[in-house]
Amino acid sequence: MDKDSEGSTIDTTLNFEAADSVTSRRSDDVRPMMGNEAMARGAWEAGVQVGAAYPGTPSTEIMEFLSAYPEADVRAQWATNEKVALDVAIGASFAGARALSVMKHVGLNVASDSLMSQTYIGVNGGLVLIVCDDPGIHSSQNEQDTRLYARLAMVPCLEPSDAQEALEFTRLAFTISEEFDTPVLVRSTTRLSHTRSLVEVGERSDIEPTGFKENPHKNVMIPSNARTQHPRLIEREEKLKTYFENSELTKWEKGDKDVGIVTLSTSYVYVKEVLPDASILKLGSSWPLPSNIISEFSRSVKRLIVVEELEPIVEREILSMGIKAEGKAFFPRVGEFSPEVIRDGLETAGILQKQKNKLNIDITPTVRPPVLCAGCPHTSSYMAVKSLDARVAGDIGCYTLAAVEPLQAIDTCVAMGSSIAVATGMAKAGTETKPIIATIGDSTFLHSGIPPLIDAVYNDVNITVILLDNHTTAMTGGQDHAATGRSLRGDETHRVDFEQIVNACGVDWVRIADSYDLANMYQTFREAVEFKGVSVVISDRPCVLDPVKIRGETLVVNQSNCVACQACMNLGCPSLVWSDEMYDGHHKVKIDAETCIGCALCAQLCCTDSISALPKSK
Ligand SMILES: Cc1ncc(C[n+]2csc(CCOP(=O)(O)OP(=O)(O)O)c2C)c(N)n1
Repeated sequence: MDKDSEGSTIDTTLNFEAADSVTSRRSDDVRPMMGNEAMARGAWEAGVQVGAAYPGTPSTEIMEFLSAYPEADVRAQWATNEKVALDVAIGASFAGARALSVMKHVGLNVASDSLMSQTYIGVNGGLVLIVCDDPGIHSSQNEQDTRLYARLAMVPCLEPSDAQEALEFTRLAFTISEEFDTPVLVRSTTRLSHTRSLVEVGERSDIEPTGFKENPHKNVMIPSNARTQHPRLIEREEKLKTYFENSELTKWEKGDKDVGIVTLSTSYVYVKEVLPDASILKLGSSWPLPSNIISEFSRSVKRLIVVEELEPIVEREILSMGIKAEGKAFFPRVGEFSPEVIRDGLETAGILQKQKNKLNIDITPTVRPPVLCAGCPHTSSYMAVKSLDARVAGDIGCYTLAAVEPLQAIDTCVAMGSSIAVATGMAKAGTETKPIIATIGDSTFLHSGIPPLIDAVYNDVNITVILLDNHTTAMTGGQDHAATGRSLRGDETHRVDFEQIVNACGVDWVRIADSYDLANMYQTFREAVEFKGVSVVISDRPCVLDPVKIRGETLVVNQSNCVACQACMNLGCPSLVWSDEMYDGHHKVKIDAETCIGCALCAQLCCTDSISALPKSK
């Protein structure tokens, strides 16, 4: 046991209590759990007292599961964005409580500023960040590898491979955080977060919050203090390395000596399936690496192969140790791994025989382009935007679907909250003859749309902002936010008012328009772009799925009246389908009664008034 420069105690010969052990389990209570549920459980068992998150697939359910535990145990909340979520957790850690912050990989870009300072400060109560990556880009704007952040911030990055480990690693992360005075990352991926398996659960540890510890030298990151903390980080990293050398997180499975596989996370499970007899060194943390055990392992086998999803982080680190290793020569650096990908890689490496009778089933699914839901209130906003022949900076949310056919109404989409500043930049460039419009959802506006709106006003640009207020965070499954008036636990709470915020940002022209009143939408949008300066239209209608599935009167097309002009088809509504009846060589349209929610947008577009409510059966 030794003392670091700032007085925190670091024990490099840790022998954690059984309660924090990753192998000795505590009960015969076994339940099927999704990885995300298991991580929430692990945090709860660790005695977490404060949790904060901003939703983002595949991480969203973690905070939802955590909020299902009693409030007396854990105060769980949605935050307005990931930096706020991390700062809330940091504040709780300062106050001596164990704290958790959860986000998807791109969320860490937003929160990284705080992480990069907090790593210098360290922790009081254990501070854990669960960050979920999305290899294969199932539902994200990129495929970044969070492990690079761990390296940058010099913090440990625990990588569970299944739901059981997801629970145990999360639980242990709090202990590591406190023992080494560091924030700890737990990295998940879509596959782990959303796969269910049996998990043995334990009890909650009763951890008494220690209270705030006054220590300005440690807690206040001004240059003079940061300068002394940086060397401490390097020292801490060495101690963590020693810990992972001896930790049960690092598992050496002895097997065939011809090939040794270094692997981690879900790749481990695939390797076990494809190459069950191999010698395996399974890493529990991708940073810092236990170099001694890796070199010992490498000497025990003839050939060393690194199997890791996304970036060759472990591989490069091993190569930099002067150890011969192969990896990305055989396994892709992009996309999600699967047992098939591992098998292919091992075949290319000559480790597995090429399968002669490989079952080659061509499963090319029918392409079904993603569409906005029937009755989605975003539809009319983009119809109105299209009528203006504008340059449109889009943002991230369900409404990004307006980029594809038939609406095709968005020219750019960068990252959450970017649209307004991108529109400002376009206006500043002075090259655009079309009106410039930014479209942004309600949750995204609160997340990171307010500073760019202030910026647009301050810098006096001529843009229109369409704030698509559907009263929820629809894209990630309908989470509440600061303007819904409900908390994560579903309790009533303060509700921020968009019109007031927009006014307070200095915008002189603000209108609220009913998204289901097409004529009014067209008119209001036109007036907005004619205004010189920053104008804002708040398109207002709740999402049709959340919080309750809206179901109005089903509509029907009077086939004898329909002249197949197909104007309604421009909505891209999935309830509008081709009829077998023809008019002048063109298909008429009919409405799928099962999915129509009766928004009546199509009826407003119909030039022959052929669409009306389905007569009620008596
Ligand atoms: C930095 C970041 N955090 C989280 C996400 C996940 N995400 C994508 S869109 C979105 C919010 C969408 O809500 P809103 O703006 O209200 O639009 P809606 O989907 O309701 O139309 C979220 C949380 C992300 N892509 N990037």
